[in-house]
Amino acid sequence: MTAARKSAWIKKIARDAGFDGAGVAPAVRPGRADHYRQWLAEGRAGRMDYLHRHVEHRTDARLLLPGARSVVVVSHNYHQPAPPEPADGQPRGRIAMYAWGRDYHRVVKKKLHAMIGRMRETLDEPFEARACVDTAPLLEREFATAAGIGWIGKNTMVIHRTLGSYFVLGEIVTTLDLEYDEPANDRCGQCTRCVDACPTGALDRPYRMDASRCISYLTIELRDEISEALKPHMSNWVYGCDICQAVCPYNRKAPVTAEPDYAIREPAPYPSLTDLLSWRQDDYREKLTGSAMKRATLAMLQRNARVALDNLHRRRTP
Ligand code: B12
Ligand code: SF4
Ligand code: SF4
Repeated sequence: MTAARKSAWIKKIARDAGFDGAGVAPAVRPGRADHYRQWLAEGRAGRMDYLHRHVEHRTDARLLLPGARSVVVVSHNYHQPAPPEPADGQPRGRIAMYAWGRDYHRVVKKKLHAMIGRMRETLDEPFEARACVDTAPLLEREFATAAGIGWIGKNTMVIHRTLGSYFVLGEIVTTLDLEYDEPANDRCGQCTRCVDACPTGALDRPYRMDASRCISYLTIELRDEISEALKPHMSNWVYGCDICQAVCPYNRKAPVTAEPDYAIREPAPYPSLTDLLSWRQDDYREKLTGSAMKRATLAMLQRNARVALDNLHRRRTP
């Protein structure tokens, strides 16, 4: 099979596996590591120490898989309309949409392994392949934009013209020689809605994020106390934040996910804050089995719930 035919066929089996987009990028993104190093040097990663490790690997997939030539990037839509908030008067928090259903790491990995299985059955040449979702030291958005999955918006999300940005990314790094796609063009234009809407100033410059100020970082990644200066700006988010995506015009008509595994599971999307504060380790384990929310410990979720309660209280008593 020619490189072009292999690429077309791999994109077809990505659709068969349930992915919404697929593209192919070269295994190396020269020059981009400098941008990333500068971002780290400016302290924008906060306490995410893991981002300081394997810096060279992040733009060179050959260091993840010797002999790698291509990175197949897939997108998986998790967008769904929010149900109405229960009108029971209970103080409630908010959970970011990507964590409403089953943990996307598991969902996407399973589909990527199914794709690799089909590739092994069908392609009559020897090759190596490695599936990655989020946790591998790879600048996924860099490879996604190079593979034509979407452009990197001013909110730093990968955005697709019709799919919007409510999708997660996954990759198959492979030694196969494939035809590469063209990068997607930036369509943000004069719009600055995301930058204007970010409540903590994390998007301090278009296309640049100070992650140490992002509500997503503060609720999911930061294990210490949250700075008093930022707490009042966090509203009632207890896990992640969707504000800079919710205001993006490209998400207005985003299609609804077809993935059954992303169906909403309790306590998403509006957890009762008093319930959350009463959880013990057993409740945490039982209620969050198979959920991406397990990235935050129980102590972190309860810390976030206290901040959310304070903010709701402040909203009611001006
Ligand atoms: C650390 C991390 C975070 C951090 C930091 C986010 C950030 N913007 O960097 C925190 C905890 C804040 C976070 C939040 C979220 N995250 Co996150 N996160 C990651 C992770 C693990 C690494 C990202 C990283 O390396 N950031 C460092 C910055 C500098 O890198 P970068 O954003 O990729 O930018 C590079 C390029 O885009 C390029 N670039 C960008 N702009 C420009 C401009 C110029 C001029 C140049 C030259 C280059 C350039 O250079 C950068 C470095 O090379 C990735 C998974 C992965 N392995 O990549 C997921 C990932 C980015 N996250 C994801 C998601 C879903 C989220 C949230 C939506 C979750 C939520 N609802 O709370 C939010 C979104 C917040 C936002 N607006 O970005 C998805 C994004 C999917 C998409 N459509 O883009 C990813 C890809 C995970 C996945 N597998 O799907 N995340
Ligand atoms: S996720 Fe929320 S806090 Fe983070 S950059 Fe977007 S709007 Fe700002
Ligand atoms: S809100 Fe506007 S500026 Fe921000 S990512 Fe969307 S289109 Fe781009």
